[in-house]
Amino acid sequence: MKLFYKAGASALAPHIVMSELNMVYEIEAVDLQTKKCATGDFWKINPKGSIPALIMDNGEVLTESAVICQFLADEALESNLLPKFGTIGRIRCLEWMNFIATEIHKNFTPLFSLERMMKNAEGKAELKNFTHEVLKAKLTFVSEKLGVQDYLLGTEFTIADAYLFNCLVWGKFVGVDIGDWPNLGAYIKRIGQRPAVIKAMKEEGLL
Ligand SMILES: N[C@@H](CCC(=O)N[C@@H](CS)C(=O)NCC(=O)O)C(=O)O
Repeated sequence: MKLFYKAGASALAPHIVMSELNMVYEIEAVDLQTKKCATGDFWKINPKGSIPALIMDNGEVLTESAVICQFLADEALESNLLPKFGTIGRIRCLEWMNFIATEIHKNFTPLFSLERMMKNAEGKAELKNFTHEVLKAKLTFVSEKLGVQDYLLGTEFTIADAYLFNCLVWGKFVGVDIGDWPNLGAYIKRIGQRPAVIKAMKEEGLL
């Protein structure tokens, strides 16, 4: 399998999942500005132009971080990264994946794209403030749900934690201090110490 990524961007979650599962995989960096990668024209690999994209063992390309993570976890049925089909744990995990994709991941996006989204300084400042407020409300919700648990579903690390960790590490680049929620600060630290997470981050040149 080959995962197309940009260092630290949203392919980190599936990258962590592959690493947690001790899978055999390759990774290939994509320049998201030019849509070029070592293979050539990234548009031809993923016509959406975005990472992550995974070339599966059957040669098909799979996109959408939340679904790639789900696919990978189901490839290793003996793992607990995604609870088994038919359990409420699986439904709760997928509920988190959808929430993280639509309410956390996509609310970070404007903070990385202010220059492209707004031409004047006043508009940029307004968009930035608004997005910060929205994100803070979402993160307060996550913090309250997490409480004193180690992971979103309780004691077991799941794909939802890989995805949430991926998004929370962006905070420091866009002025969202995750330390404002002490349990989220401890959560990032806890996950950042997992050997598989360290391995994935090193492979992306982040450590
Ligand atoms: N819907 C996609 C969105 C992924 C996404 O937002 N990727 C960003 C990087 S974090 C990207 O590739 N942006 C460049 C672009 O879309 O042109 C998913 O959930 O995986």
